[in-house]
Formats: sequence, C-alpha cells, structure tokens
Amino acid sequence: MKLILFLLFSSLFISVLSHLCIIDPPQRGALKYDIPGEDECFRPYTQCGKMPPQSPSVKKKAGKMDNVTFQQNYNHWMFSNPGSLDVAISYKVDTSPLSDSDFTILASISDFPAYEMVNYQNFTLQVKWPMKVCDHCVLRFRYITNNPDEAMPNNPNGIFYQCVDIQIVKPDESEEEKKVEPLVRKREEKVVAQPIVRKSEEKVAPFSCKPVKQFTAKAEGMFLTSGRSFEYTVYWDAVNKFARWDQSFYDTNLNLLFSWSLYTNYNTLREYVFNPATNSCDLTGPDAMYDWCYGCSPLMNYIGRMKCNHIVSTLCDTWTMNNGFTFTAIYNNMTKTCTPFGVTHQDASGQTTNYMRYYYFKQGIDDNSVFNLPSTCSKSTKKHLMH
Ligand SMILES: [Cu+2]
Repeated sequence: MKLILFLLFSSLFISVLSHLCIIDPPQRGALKYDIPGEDECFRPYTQCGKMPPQSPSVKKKAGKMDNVTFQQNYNHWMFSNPGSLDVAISYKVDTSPLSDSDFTILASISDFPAYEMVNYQNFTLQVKWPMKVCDHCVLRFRYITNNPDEAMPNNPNGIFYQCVDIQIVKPDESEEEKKVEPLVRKREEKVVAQPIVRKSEEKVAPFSCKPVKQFTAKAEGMFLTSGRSFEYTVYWDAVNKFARWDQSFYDTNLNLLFSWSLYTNYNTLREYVFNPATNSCDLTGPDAMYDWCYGCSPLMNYIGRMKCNHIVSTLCDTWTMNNGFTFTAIYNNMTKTCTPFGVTHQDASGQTTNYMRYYYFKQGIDDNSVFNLPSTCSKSTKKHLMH
C-alpha cells in the first residue's frame, strides 16, 4: 500500500467514481450500488426499467436549480460511437407505456472511456425544474451506451433506464422540501449541466500518441465524496487480447471493503469476476477491447503538455472531456508511446470528485500465467443476459 503518498495526493487533487443507479433523488425500487454490476442498476427496459410507479417521495420547487446524482455502475463505453447519460421529465405517469416524446430532456452528459466496464463512476448534474407544477411527475434517467454488445431485442442501442417519482410544487408552498446543498457555491446559478470546458483558445491541435500494447500498472485513487479509496493492478495485453484487473476498495478508515479480480479474454469475449473472499466467480462477458489511449477519442480535447500535478514536476500530455474528466499521460520520446499517468473527474461546479493515478507502470507482462483463471470460474454462469 502506498497510502502515505496516496493521502498526500488526495489532498492535492482536491477533488475523482453501465449500468445505471439513481442516488439522489432515489430511484424506484431497491437502491444498491456498492459493487459494479449490481442487479438493481441493471434495467434495460423502456421507459422505466419495468419498475412500476410509486407515490412521489420528494418535492421539488418549480423553476429552481437543483442537483441530481447517479451512478454509472457499469461502463459500456463505445469507442467508435460514444454514448451519453441523460435525465428527462414526463408529466404523464407510466401507468400505460410512455414514449420518448412524453419526456423533456433536462440535462445530459457524455460517456467516458473507463477501459474496463467494472469501473463505476458517480455523476452530479445540475437541472432546472420546469415551471409547471405536478402532483406526480416521472423523472427518467438513461444510460445510452450505443454498444452493440449491450443490445437486446427492442433495445438495439443498449439503453439502461431508471425512473424516480417526484412532485413539483410552487416554490413558496414547499417548506418541507428536502434540503439541497447548491452545487454552485459562490457563483450565480448556472444553466443546466454546465460542462467543464476550458476556454476555446486553450484548445490546440489534437495530439494522440501510440498506446502501449502490453503493460503492467498499479494505480491508486479515491472517491472524495464518499472517502472510499481503491487500488488497482492492471495487466493489459492488447496483442494477445487478455486483461486482468485486481481491484481493492477501502472505507475511510482504510479497512478493506471488498476486492475482486477480473479475468478477460477478448478472443472468446468472456470475462470472469472472481471474488477471493468467497471464492466465487461470475461470468459477465466484456465489451470489445479498445486501445488504452488518451486522445484517440474525438470526445477528448488535447490541451497541452503541463505539470502532471501539483507536486510532480514531470510534464504530462493532458486531455479533457466536456463531462468533467481530465486524462494525463507521459510521452516517451524513445518509444513514441504514452503511458497513462492519471484520471481526475470534476462535478458540474468544478469540484474534484475522484481521481486515480498510476504509481507504477512497466511495459510488458512478466508472467503470462497471471491470465490463468481460478479453478472455480470454470463453473460460472452468466449473470446478466447480454453479458
Ligand atoms: Cu452491461
């Protein structure tokens, strides 16, 4: 554990975590989002994931700015056609089937490359509630993956759904409204889902360097909103199309919460999630492998070569996305390759919510036996239908 260095970083980075779960306001039905791939976050059915309407549990004030928080519980980034996540409102309740035209989009944000679907991420978006009041309105959240590996009959774009039942009241009538800490602190109220975009003059020509095809890396990071931290070891072999991630998560007192190992064979499109604590193994099946490359996606803007962070004088090539992510990598002049240095994420107010940094990176895989499956995995059956 590199916890001292790690804690040092956590204070400096000040602030970076599909399926889909809605945290605030809470989604219909059960809400459980501790572990990637939770069943409660897996609802690939239009328009509310087959969850029936409930009586509204929250009141919102007409015309007011507010925050909504949701978790991308599985990342299904589609490199060639990146998806998005959005929130919409309907004044009709889904006691009978609703269509897209019944919903008005309030905010949306683009997807991001997590390089492994089991990396979850929380997003907070700003919304402005409509002026029109309602006793029962439906908020619909979607994760539109555009990923053919997630396609299902009647759901070709691999869309995941959740709904929340709300009431919208006139501002003066809602004394009992749930207190919401405004996301934007010393600034004027902003428009819906303000993206984190640098000034346009900071944008320079896109830069993309050759990704390293085989590497062993160790990373550490923290979700600053929950205080939960994590460590990763990644074995990445894009030549033979194997990957393995060992991931451990810790609470604020650095007690181990859970850990798992992912074994992915991109030739057979089989991915196993092994839980060493229970010696159990789930077969999930991965999305297609794509290069570990910052700047290869059209959604990443290259903003230049700058200090990697506040205490490291090394220079990093840096890319930002309009959804709050910043990716940094170190360019190697000899090999003309880029090695990832870190990822941070900021919410709509510019506060860093989580970060990850690599503290060890080595080209190549020392021992290919790391890709050998634990024996218990041979008996696994698929957890979710499309995986
Ligand atoms: Cu999935």
